[in-house]
Amino acid sequence: MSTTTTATTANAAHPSSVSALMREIEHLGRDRTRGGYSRPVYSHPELELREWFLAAAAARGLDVEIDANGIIWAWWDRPDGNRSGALITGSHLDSVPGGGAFDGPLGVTAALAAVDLLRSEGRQPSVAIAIAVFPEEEGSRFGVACLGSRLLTGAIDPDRARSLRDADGTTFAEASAAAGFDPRHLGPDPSRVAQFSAFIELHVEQGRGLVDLAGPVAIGSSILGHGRWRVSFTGQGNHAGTTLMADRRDPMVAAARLIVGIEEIARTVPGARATVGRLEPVPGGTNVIASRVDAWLDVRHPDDDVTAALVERIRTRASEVAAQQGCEAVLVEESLSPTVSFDANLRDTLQHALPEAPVLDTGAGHDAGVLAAHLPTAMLFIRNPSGISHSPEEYVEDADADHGARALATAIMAVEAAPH
Ligand code: HGY
Ligand code: MN
Ligand code: MN
Repeated sequence: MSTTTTATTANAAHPSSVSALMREIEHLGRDRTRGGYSRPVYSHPELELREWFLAAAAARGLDVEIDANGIIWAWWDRPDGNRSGALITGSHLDSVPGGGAFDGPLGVTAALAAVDLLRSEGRQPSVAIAIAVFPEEEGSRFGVACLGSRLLTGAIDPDRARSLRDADGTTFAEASAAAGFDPRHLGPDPSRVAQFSAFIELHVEQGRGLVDLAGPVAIGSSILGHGRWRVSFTGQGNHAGTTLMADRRDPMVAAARLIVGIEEIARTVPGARATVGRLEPVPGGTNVIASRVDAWLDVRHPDDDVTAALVERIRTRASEVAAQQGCEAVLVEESLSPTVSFDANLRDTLQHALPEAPVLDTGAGHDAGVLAAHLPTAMLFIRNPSGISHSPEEYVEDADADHGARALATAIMAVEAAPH
């Protein structure tokens, strides 16, 4: 694929600002229908973003490799080339449908800018640094969040990953092969993970956590447990004009009643979040009573047991509303991530290095949450004045983005110097 975007020609004397790097990719993957950006994994725009990153890394003389899971690793090596104890940063480039510009790319561009900053100051960490780009963090195309980091760490069975299908029926194996990765090689890479000493992911803050506080940078404390379930209602497809109301078994009505019920149930559980953001009727005709309706449920809560209990209440409600319509309902788990607390020592090191940065938890999932089970992991959040994310309104001021790169550079030097 030809790179339509020229990467920065940054060098140690002229570090690139985050905003300049973000502007280089701002035209890739714009969604004219939804607004914002739609950059599904291995789609044309996301592949162009990957090409852009490869060029930006090469322009910095970083040694780039793409592993069997499609994860890109751009290495700032030590002079002796030793990569053991490497410090990893980076994030993802894929987006939700109609997503914001910053969710994912901010972490990737800030990592490039942080490397530029350290080099411009003549500083070389004592450990190798790698900027990682993880595929399918959003799970927007194949349904499982953080698919790349789950494959890397063995958190998903490779056969299950290979068989995941997108809305067009394309499997992840087929999409990986089309992107140049042999799907037979998807799977855990323990020796790679064992090389790493820590992972620090910088990410746009996706709520109001920093809007109401003073500074532009926060340190992450934990990630809310979260999961996704597909609820399939089946009824009788039929003609909208010839089918009397009394003769219907309409799964769309059952789905609608469940969605209202989910909102009512979730409001009874303090701290719970439950969302249906995606609804797919089959066949989806204006003058057709659907034969099936799939609804995707996203449930989150700090206590994983509460999440499980909430989902069971929703499962019961789905059966009830289906029976009222003479329909069937099946609820299937598609993705589940436990609540994760970041490494306390690493968090303390970051707090010592960035004393003005408050410590915040997040309700959004991240690859850092998956890697946290295998190595010390931390996150830095950058102020989003809108307090809105997974939406075109997500926003980061240029100055705050550059504060973020500076904070990441400071964090990298603090962590590499800290006793391990
Ligand atoms: O869904 C999430 O929390 C993340 O943005 N993938
Ligand atoms: Mn993200
Ligand atoms: Mn996201």
